[in-house]
Amino acid sequence: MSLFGKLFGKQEKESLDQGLQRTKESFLGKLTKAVAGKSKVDEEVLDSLEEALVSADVGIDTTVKIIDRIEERVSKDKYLGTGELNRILQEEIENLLVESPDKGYKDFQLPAGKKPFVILVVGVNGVGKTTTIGKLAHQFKRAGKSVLLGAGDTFRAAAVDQLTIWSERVGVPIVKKEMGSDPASVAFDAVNSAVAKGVDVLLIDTAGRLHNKAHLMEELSKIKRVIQKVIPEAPHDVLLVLDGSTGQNALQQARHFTAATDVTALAITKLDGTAKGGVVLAIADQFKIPVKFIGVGEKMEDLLVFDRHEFVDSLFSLSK
Ligand SMILES: Nc1nc2c(ncn2[C@@H]2O[C@H](COP(=O)(O)OP(=O)(O)OP(=O)(O)O)[C@@H](O)[C@H]2O)c(=O)[nH]1
Ligand SMILES: [Mg+2]
Repeated sequence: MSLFGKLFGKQEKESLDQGLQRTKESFLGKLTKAVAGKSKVDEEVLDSLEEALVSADVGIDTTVKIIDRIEERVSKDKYLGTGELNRILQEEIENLLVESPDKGYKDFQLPAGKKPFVILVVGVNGVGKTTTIGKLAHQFKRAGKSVLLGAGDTFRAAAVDQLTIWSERVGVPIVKKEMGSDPASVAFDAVNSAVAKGVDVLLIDTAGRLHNKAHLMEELSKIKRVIQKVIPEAPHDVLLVLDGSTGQNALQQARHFTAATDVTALAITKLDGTAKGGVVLAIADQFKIPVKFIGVGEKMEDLLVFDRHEFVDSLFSLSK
């Protein structure tokens, strides 16, 4: 068993399989239809394959890349029974995805010498930022880390309340101020407190709903500047959260956001209950920024470290 096989436990594998259920059903259903009764990979098979990938929201660009690679391989191999197609497709998809260069989060461990490790969580409203912070807090705590939350979304009173509930549920402290306070000053206090307490990881929430996009980006820059007054190399990660159930819109959002601000990591949420999970492949293929986490439900445990092999493997495995 590979090292990662050990880290990626049975429980994680099960929640991944469950979370991707709808995408799998739709994708595998179409894939099976595409190759049914065929003894050779011809134009027709490739067309159907393309259709299956696009309808799982893998997106045109990534789909075309995959099909090209398969065409190349198939002509090289001359004859190819369709029974092998799944395996080749799986291999080519996996090879296409650049593995996240940062292994720091594997098993929710953090890079050494960066304490507190500061993660600034950004994204438009409703994508799952606050929930992802709650889940991350739980996972880091479970991995033996001390965690502090910073309630940087001061735009709505409910936002602070929501993060407070997560802090109680997980059992980690929170730094917060009343609604309408300057988010940068909350971030400043949170970083100072994290340093004073010697915590391992600080997770800072931000508002997704501001008056306009320029204002939102300005606010994020201000938060970053203030954090850097205390820890010059922080935030160690700016984690952009994307709602996977919006399919290609999530890709669009990632383009806009990464153009406007420095994003260093991606989290894709709400993969449960959608057939559009293929968007993870499109995002992982088209952004140099690594997909680090995926959200597969609303519960505390429903957050996984993204692993391309496990993801693709799950996508291709029939449910038991
Ligand atoms: N099914 C499912 N629901 C999720 C997931 N992640 C978040 N949600 C739900 O999505 C909704 C919005 O999540 P929030 O965490 O409040 O999103 P947010 O980005 O903080 O939103 P704002 O604070 O309004 O900007 C909530 O009802 C969450 O329970 C997920 O992975 N799966
Ligand atoms: Mg929120």
